[in-house]
Amino acid sequence: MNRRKTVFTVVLIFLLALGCAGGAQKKIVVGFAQVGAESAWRTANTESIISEAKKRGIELKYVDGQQQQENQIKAIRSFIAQKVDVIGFSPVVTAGWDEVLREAKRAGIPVILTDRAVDCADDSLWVTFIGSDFVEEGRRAARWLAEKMDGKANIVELQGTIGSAPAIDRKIGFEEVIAGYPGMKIKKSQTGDFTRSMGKEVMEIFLKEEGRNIDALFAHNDDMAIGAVQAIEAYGLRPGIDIIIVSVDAIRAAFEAMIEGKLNCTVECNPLLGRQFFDAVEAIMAGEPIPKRIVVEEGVFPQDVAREVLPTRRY
Ligand code: GYE
Repeated sequence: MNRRKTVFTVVLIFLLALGCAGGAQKKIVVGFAQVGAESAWRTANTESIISEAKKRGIELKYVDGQQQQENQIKAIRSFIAQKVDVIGFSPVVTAGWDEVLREAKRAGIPVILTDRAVDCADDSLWVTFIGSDFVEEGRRAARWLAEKMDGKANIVELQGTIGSAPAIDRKIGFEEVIAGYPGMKIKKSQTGDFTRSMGKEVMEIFLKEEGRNIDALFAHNDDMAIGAVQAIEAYGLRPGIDIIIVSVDAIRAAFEAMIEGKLNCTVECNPLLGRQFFDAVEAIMAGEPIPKRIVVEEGVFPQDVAREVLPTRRY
């Protein structure tokens, strides 16, 4: 009887211990509020996040914000209600996040910003920001263009989403560099919302207004540049020859357009942030310190390297 009791106690302790260990290894749950599906960059970014979560056995609650801030705020609130371990999001615009970020802080849920920054004075509202240096991307595009055009060009600019960090910063970086070239002027600048269809539509307007006076196009992403290529061809000009085009992202379609001679240069913006994002998540869960800012390293690809580089491109 006594012996049976001992066995029973031992088994019970063992089961309890097992239960505790299981508890300690509880699956990490992450809520991620994505911008949308506006570009090939974004599709690659989403794929990188989803596949990395799967690889690490992390439960991912993924919401597509359809480029609407209110959708992203709603998603973040629902992550708070569901008591996820970490919230990640890529803010569609920079302004207007203070309140919801304070709610997350009050709930004790750490927030990681990825890709796009917020304009918010209290930086205790997020743990880290993982993303590219968009100002530098704008500078790189301008430096390449200034050299290509010998410091003289009538430029039209297709901006990204109004109020978004990449649109604001790429413009700042680009203008900063061309300010050093009196012969380089931005004649027209309008948003194409980072999409191909809008890039085409707005380029049609630029062509109608400026016609053959346009020497160069700076597009804040490749998708808008590719849309613009269609508009330029329809207008009867040769993209890449009559109008020199530089854009940002370095998606595969940009390399294909460069091989066809229709795009002249793409500045890299790396969307494959999944690994760095979940490294940060795991570090937070393990109580390890992480830097407040994690910058992604990137390059510049002119047309003449396109054929050689395309096979190595992963997005
Ligand atoms: O350049 C564009 C996308 O935020 C860096 O968003 C990202 C930008 C990217 O739609 O293609």
